[in-house]
Amino acid sequence: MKTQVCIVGAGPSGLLLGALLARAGIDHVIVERQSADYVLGRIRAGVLEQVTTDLLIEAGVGERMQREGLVHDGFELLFKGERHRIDLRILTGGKVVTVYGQTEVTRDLMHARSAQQLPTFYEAQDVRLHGIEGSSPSVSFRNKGVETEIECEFIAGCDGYHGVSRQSVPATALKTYEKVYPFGWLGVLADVPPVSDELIYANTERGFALCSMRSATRSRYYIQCASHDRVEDWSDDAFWEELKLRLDLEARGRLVAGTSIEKSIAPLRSFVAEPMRFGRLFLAGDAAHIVPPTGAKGLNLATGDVKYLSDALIEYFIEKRETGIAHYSSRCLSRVWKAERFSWWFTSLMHRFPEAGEFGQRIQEAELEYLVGSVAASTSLAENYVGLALR
Ligand code: RFL
Ligand code: PHB
Repeated sequence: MKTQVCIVGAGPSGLLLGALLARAGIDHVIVERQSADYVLGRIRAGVLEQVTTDLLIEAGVGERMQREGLVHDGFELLFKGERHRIDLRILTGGKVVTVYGQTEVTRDLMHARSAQQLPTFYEAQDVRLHGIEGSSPSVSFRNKGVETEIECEFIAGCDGYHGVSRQSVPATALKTYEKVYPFGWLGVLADVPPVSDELIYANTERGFALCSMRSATRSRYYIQCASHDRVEDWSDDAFWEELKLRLDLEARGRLVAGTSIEKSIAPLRSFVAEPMRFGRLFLAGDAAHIVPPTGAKGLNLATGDVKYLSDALIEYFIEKRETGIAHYSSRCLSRVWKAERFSWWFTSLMHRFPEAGEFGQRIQEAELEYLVGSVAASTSLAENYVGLALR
């Protein structure tokens, strides 16, 4: 089988790239290791930046998001038992974020893809990349017991942090940067009304907590947990009890507990691999970089990469120019590192670090007080939270 671009991974990065290439008439195939249901079962991001919502609209899949997504023009910081509002709209001259789950983004992209009958191989086993240093690379895999090979001109590695694409680049050609945080996030999804209309990010002596949502009747909550905690060790009751202890009095009174419909622990990590292109292989999204979820940047960075990559490929195939391809890695990385910095900073400010002690807690509280009291400091937070512009 022959195509112009073979996309490895059908997460949001791979599916969005496919949608943008299809609109430009560029032939492509997606190869995904899991089943479509498995991909939809992963509960992850909730907050979309304007750059992401614009791109979903451009890709022709923004209709339901525009109807059902919740526009948020602020969020709250909770520390020393009190909440303080960060007004994103005022601080950024009109910018906002949209709360719409990654699951829904993925579902919309999958529907559009099957309506257009675009080729996707799910449950592909033993996916391998070949010839990425030459001019005719290929991707091989086993599908329902049949060995398949896709010959292409470019490979887009959209297969996440644990994917095969980054691992196919010779170790000597990649430089990686990594920071692992000494805690994780325990997340619960439940069909209960959210505790507040806006997100609450809480810094407490018991650790971080985040109150988020998916709709007026579905809440998404997270609490900082120990790295070695196992999800089986956390009953629903224990989760709600601990969350309550990390909220202010008013929120405690409003919190509605319920049966979890999903519960999982995510480790927190910062990671960047440079460069993001090796020969005919491009890395995009989590395959190239990871941020801790505190700044809500992961999916938004991924969509930024995909925009640069689709523009570069369209330029190559339609206008026969290679500038976009040559600059892909440096354009992405300049944005990636700024989001890495912001996510690291916000994570460091909001979590309890075992070794920092009471001194560390007081320093965080002083910084938070400064942050909510200074227009300059809250503008910087708001500007990063709504997302930096694509160049
Ligand atoms: P994904 O979503 O990991 O998709 C990669 C796909 O590749 C497949 N795959 C393979 N396919 C073929 N062959 C192989 N060898 C393969 N190996 C893997 C996988 O099965 C999968 O389907 O990467 P992608 O598309 O780059 O998307 C990245 C986002 O998923 C991620 O950055 C966000 O979820 C991060 N994130 C958040 N981002 C935001 O922008 N806003 C948020 O509010 C936000 N909240 C979060 C988050 C991530 C979280 N977790 C669980 C880490 C909250 C959490 C808790
Ligand atoms: C979520 O709703 O899952 C969510 C929201 C904000 C974050 C991270 C995750 O910073």
